[in-house]
Amino acid sequence: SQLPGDSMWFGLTLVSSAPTSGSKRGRTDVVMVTPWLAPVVWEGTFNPNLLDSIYKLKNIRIAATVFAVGKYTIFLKNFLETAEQHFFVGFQVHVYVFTDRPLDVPQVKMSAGRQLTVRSVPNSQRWQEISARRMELIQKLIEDNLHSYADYIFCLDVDSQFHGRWGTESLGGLVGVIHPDDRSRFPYERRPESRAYVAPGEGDFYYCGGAFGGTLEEVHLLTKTCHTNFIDDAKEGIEAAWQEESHLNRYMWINKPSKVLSPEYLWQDFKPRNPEVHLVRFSGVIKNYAAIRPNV
Ligand code: 5GW
Ligand code: MN
Repeated sequence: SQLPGDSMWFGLTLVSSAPTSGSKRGRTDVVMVTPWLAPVVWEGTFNPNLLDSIYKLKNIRIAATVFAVGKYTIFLKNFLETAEQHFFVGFQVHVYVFTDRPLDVPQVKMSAGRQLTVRSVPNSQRWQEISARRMELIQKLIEDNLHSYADYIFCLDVDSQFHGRWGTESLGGLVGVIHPDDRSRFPYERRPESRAYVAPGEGDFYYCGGAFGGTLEEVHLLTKTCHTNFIDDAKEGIEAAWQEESHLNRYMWINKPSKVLSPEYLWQDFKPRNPEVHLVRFSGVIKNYAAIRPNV
């Protein structure tokens, strides 16, 4: 079978006399590649149809995990419905919902090749524990023979919704999403006692705890490491500033992601769109903290 041609792109790359019209791609206003040569994915830097046709031949399967503990089940309907519209459309997708309220998981009609599995988890009054256990439960999910069912996995916050394509352009070994906040606000864990420690002046990007992914192997290693470090910190009476997000950031500082997704892949609905963000694909919804979070 033949892939859709994108010869103009190759022409422009290799032949200086190639015509300048056609499917020229690239951005000059944003960083498109990291110093360790990982692509940074922005709208306008890739050909979605070409990428899809490459991965279609590989018959890939995508797993997604989402946690909805306590009142956070209210976010599931919108999350799942918008995922149907935008998340790996046309591919095999298996969504795993982790919840303590399986009866509150809405019935969302899923297209052919897509399915949803509900996994029961215990409730926890301490929110830090809900956050901490995510890594452990994702690690266990992968160990429970997920290899028979998926090639890639994305781990996503439930208090969010899709607005635009999130597809094969996001695939990679280890994949992080750049946090939409200013670099100056990078809240890395700064106490050297913590296993999430990142020294002042260090850190490439501040990555979101609310979206990360990659191959099963890479995400297994990430979740296992972050969970172990969280537990070992706890034994010494220390909890990183942003719990699992701090450990994730330490992990990705040491283990550089092979693909970095721009803030298009986890914006915030309350935040005005920055000019470099041409398309918001996924974003955190505005939430009423008092109404949804357990009393602490
Ligand atoms: C509860 C209280 C404080 C913080 C988090 C929670 C909580 C999080 C919860 O009660 N139930 C739950 O399922 N979560 C999961 O953790 C959701 O998947 C949620 O999207 C994720 C991260 O928590 P968020 O979204 O409240 O954190 P931010 O930093 O996106 O606001
Ligand atoms: Mn969130």
